Amino acid sequence: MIIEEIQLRLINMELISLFETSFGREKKRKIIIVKMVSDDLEGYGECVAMEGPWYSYETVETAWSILQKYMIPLVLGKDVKDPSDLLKLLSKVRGHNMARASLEEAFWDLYAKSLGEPLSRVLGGVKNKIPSGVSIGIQKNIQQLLKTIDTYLSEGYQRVKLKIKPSWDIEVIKEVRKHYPDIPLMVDANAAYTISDAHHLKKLDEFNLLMIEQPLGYDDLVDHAKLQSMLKTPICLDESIKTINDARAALKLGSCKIINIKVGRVGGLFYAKKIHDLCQANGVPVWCGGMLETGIGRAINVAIASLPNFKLPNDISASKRYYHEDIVDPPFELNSDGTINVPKNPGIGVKILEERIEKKTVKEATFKV
Ligand code: OSB
Ligand code: MG
Repeated sequence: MIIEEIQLRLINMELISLFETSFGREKKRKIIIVKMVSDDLEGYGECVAMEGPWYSYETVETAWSILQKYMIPLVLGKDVKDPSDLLKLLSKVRGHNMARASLEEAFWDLYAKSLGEPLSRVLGGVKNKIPSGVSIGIQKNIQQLLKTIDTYLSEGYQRVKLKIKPSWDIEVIKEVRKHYPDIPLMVDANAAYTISDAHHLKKLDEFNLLMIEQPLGYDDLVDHAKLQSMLKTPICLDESIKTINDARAALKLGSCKIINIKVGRVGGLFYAKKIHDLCQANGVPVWCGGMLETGIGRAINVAIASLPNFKLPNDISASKRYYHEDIVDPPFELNSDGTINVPKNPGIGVKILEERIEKKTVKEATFKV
């Protein structure tokens, strides 16, 4: 398939409500949408880099710049037969996984469309619907948090993930458990602690949490292994796993018992699948994380989450959990059993609402052969 055209659009999506984590607050989501054209077919990808370098060193601006200056010239006009072929062309560039993934996803969409198959099936997915959990940011106070949890539970979400930080942790979880003794519950610290907090974090063991996500440093594996040996609760790594080699090291060291796979963080669907396969071979379950995606990124997440070793509820919520107006049709909706359907149409399987994208565009660039 000759890559004839690539279009980048930076769009500004208004979030329904403030999303607060241990590294800051988000009120809007600036996000890069990639369109790739070959032979009357269009493929879409989404770059999940955020505005500031907090979750990752990548930002909207670094991704735009790396895509435009280095990555797009490496693939534009080339005859690419499959996704691993595309990744070979991009392999000269180190890091910048979110930028890389956005191009790779657009190619997967094209590739699946050229085969006339849903992306899920091309990836080796085996599910028609995937279990959905919700990620809840840090709230003003506990009353507000309980109210928020209640709303999402009544919508049917299968598990609740609470963001924590040193001033919003043990007491909060204790209170939540008092009200909801049995719900599937987990926490995510986004690297807000150090190993010197091990005894503090150990107190979380009494709350029967499904897991503790990324308690320590974003690039650490050694201290996570030490902490995991002290805790009953499984550790799940997010930020620390950017490559298949990170995953191999984490499994070897015993740094975690679960891995959160984010397609953007690991550089695309091909690597996401590789990490999935490695974890499956080692008896380590995975689930799909989220980055406040639009419907395009959500469709990609749903497709990868349909693979067999995605064994825990995913951070893939309905479109309306974050946005009044999604850019795909139909928007993603939660079934009454707390699942989301895997699209059956070719490629990412949803219609892209170009007019809506255009309305939200703040910057645009088109590259042609
Ligand atoms: O750590 O999983 C995270 C959002 C932005 C950056 C990092 C994270 C998150 C979430 C939200 O937890 C997941 C989602 O619902 O998209
Ligand atoms: Mg996380």
